Amino acid sequence: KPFKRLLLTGAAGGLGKILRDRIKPWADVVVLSDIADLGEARAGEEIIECDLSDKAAVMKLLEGVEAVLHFGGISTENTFENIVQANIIGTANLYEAAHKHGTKRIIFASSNHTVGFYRNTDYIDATAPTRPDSFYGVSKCFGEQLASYYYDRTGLETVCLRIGSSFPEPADRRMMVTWLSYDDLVEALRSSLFATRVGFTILFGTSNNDVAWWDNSKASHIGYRPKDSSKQFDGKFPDSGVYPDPNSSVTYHGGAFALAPMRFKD
Ligand code: NAI
Ligand code: 15L
Repeated sequence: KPFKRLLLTGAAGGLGKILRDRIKPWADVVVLSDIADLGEARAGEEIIECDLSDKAAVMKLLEGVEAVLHFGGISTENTFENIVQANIIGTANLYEAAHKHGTKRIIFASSNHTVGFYRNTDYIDATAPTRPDSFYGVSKCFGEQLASYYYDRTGLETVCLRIGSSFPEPADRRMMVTWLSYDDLVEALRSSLFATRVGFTILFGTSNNDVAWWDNSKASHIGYRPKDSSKQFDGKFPDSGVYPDPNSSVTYHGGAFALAPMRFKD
């Protein structure tokens, strides 16, 4: 198999549960980590419970790890104080430990909320300045900048996968644009892990949907080719026919995140 030890953080989460079996062919041992319970380890798995904000625990977690799929952390808007611990300190601990242990590559589950304040009339590529729509989005921007710094300074490579909406089906009209099927998520991870050189790359994670807000031409070296399309759900979320659409969930790339109440602390 290509890797001896491949680490998946956030393994108990919605996407982690999907990936658990799908990434097995890529490593002799898949190290599954989360703060939440992961059940019993199955063949080819090792389970290490770890809070990403615990520097010493993360240092140990990365021992012998060749590559990381970093999915752990707070995955929607929350208080700034909580997000700092899990996403900012947590991601910094991960990068420092990966660097110290000679890890070669990290695939960082970044988010469309790094650019969530762009509007549905904007079509952007990876060179567009970030426009986070939430403290959550700011924390993903931090993760991306940290990845850039570690690459330039140490050579540790990262693909920042700015995931759109990865769920079994789109849940509203915005997600017809942002939807990333689970099969295409796995394909984005596979192509990011096995591309020869990635340096520091930003890859937008959507399926081959009819409407797109994000242009992946700056990531052509990754060779990501989505196969699914939200087209199969056509008709589920009819167009209002009103332009510009007053529904906030389609005004901004980040949908409702852009208008959620700001909470600095509990
Ligand atoms: P999720 O919330 O279901 O999973 C996140 C996991 O991280 C949870 O199991 C949680 O226990 C764990 N976690 C939280 N704080 C932690 C800490 N301090 N230490 C260790 N583990 C911690 O989220 P989901 O949907 O599975 O997303 C996974 C990743 O992908 C997240 O980083 C999220 O930001 C990112 N993402 C997901 C999208 C989606 O459409 N599902 C879209 C964009 C980004
Ligand atoms: C995200 O970043 C979240 O992790 C996920 O729960 C969804 O809200 C997704 O973005 C989205 O924008 O649909």
